[in-house]
This record gives sequence, structure tokens and C-alpha cells, in this order.
Amino acid sequence: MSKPLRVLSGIQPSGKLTLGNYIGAMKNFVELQKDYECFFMIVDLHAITVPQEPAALREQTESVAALFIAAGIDPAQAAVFVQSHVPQHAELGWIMTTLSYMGELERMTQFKDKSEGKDAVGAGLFVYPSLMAADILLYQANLVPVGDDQKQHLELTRDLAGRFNFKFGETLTVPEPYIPKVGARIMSLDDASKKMSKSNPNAGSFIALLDSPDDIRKKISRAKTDLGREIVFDPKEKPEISNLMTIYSNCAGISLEEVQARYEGQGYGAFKKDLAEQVVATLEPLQQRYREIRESGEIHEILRAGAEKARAVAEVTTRQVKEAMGFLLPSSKR
Ligand code: AQP
Repeated sequence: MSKPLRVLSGIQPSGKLTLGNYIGAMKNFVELQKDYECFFMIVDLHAITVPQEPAALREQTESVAALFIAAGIDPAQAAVFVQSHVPQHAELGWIMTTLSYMGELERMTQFKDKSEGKDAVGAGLFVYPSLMAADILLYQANLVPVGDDQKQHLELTRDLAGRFNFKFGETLTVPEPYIPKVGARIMSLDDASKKMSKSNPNAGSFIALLDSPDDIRKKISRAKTDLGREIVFDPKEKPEISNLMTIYSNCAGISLEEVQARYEGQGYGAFKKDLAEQVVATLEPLQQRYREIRESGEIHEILRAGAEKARAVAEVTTRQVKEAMGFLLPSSKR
């Protein structure tokens, strides 16, 4: 039997996970674990590329891990771990930084977006894509689920792997993007030209996975809508309502055409009310399971075992990389 393909992905503990993270990433993780050898991590080393408050970072890291499990990721199938529990990320991250060119990092649109208008921009934000490349290459991942915003980073990862192999000999797997069958880009509730983001200072712009039913209802009732009153999917002319329809379609498990047909002749008010109930019903079981996981304390053992599994692979790749580059390796007692 051939070896299953490897998939790697991660989420930053940089705030409260949103419905965007769930629909765009976590729901896919649950599907992927059935067919691939998966590594899902909480990327705390990435989160600190912008300032984080220590107590909040600790809490959010544990919370994201518990949400992974609550969403249906099975730690018996996939390795779930915290990035900083596997020190090889930082080590290979540095090596990848030395192989990256200033020019290619300067071209990254995420860096431009996140640094725009800031007086002081951390160097970590600049070399973030080199660390992300290391995350992927460390596991010799074949597939990486990527949203539009991450395509450029994956391209760089592929370039770095190719560059390494050319200079030092075939060592690293060049990963391919995995375009999920389902899922979508969920946009901000106050501006459909921006993606829904957990670090948006306006809490009304996102639905957090742990928001109470009342907060969800309030946020959806206040969500921005377009002129007119028809429920039609037209991202160009009606971006706000199209975004809400995408959320409806994902939560109810029906197509956008079905959503449109269901609300023909009805206004925004009725649609928004039903949408809120769809979101509440989607998140209720997840929130229940989340509370159980947090209360049981089981997450610590899950993360310990996940890191052990990840480390076993990461150690082998790091050793191969260092050997190929000419590092003098410490001798092991045998
Ligand atoms: N709005 C979204 N719609 C669909 N997918 C989304 N993802 C994030 N937001 C949406 C997907 O979630 C995964 C992990 O995201 P991340 O937390 O590592 O970083 P991010 O993409 O930068 O997410 P945020 O919420 O915008 O974080 P901050 O605000 O900290 O930068 C990815 O697979 C992403 O596609």
C-alpha cells in the first residue's frame, strides 16, 4: 500500500476564532483527516509577529486547540499540536530565512497589508512567509489547503523547496495547493470588501465561534446590507447580501441557488432572522462540546501526544536539511 499523502495547515491564536476560520478552514480539516495524514497546528510563533498580550495568548492557544477538537478533528487521526512545542519550526524557519531574498519577501501582499500605516513594523512580520515555508517543509507535506490570501506564501514555499533541492540535493517535498471542495471566503459583516478577521478591532465585524446566541442574533441583525431588498447572489452588485447568503448556504448545507429560491419575494429582515438561527444551530453543538473539552482538561494530553507525533517527523527533516547544508551534527551515543 502506498503511503498516504500528507497535509499540513494551521491557525493563529491571535484572537477568537471566527465563523470564517470555521467555514474556510476547520470544516475542511475535518474532511481532510479521513483521506490524508494530517498535521494541524496552532501557530503561536506566527501570532507573535504582531504584539500579543501574554495571558491572552496562552488562553487563546488552548481555546483554539479545544475548538479544533470540538469542530470534529479527531486526535487519533490527525496530529493536533502547538507550533512552539516543536522547536524545529523555529530552527528550520531560520534556515529558510537565510535562503529567502529580500525582494521576494517585499512583494508579499500580506506583509504590505499588515504593515500599512504602522510606524513600527516588526521584522518577524517580514520573515513570516519564510517561517510558514518551514512549517510546511518540515513535514514534507504534499498538500496545503490554502485560501486566496495564502497562495502567494505557498508559491514562495515551493520556490524555497526548489531552491534548497537545487543547491543541496533532493531533500524537501515541493508542496501543492489543495483547493477545498467546499468552503468559501467569508467577508466582514461591516464591509464585504474585507475578509472576516479575528483581529478586527470591531467585534461586530465577525461572528466568533464562541459568541452567545444573543450576540450572534444582534451581530447579524446589524450586519451591513446593500441597497434594495432582494435576496440575490451577486457579489459584484450586492456584496453584503451575497456574503450573508454564503454564510447561510454553508450553515444550512444548501446551495446558493436554493437560498435564493427560498427567499424569493422576501426582504432582508426575514432573511437575516433565519440566518441568525442557522448560525446559532450550527455553533450550538460545537460550543457544547467545547465546554466539555475545556472542563475535562483533556486538551493538554492531546497536545502533548500531537507534538510528540509531529516532532518525530520534524526531527528527521531537520537532520536531513542540516546534513545536506554541511552543518557539523553532534555525535549521538550509540
Ligand atoms: N474570513 C475567512 N473566510 C474563509 N477562511 C478564512 N480563514 C481565515 N479567515 C477566513 C482561514 O483560516 C485559516 C487560518 O487563518 P489564520 O488565523 O492563521 O490567519 P488569517 O487567515 O490571517 O485569519 P484572520 O482571522 O484574518 O487572523 P488575523 O486577524 O490574526 O490575521 C486559513 O486557512 C485561512 O484561509
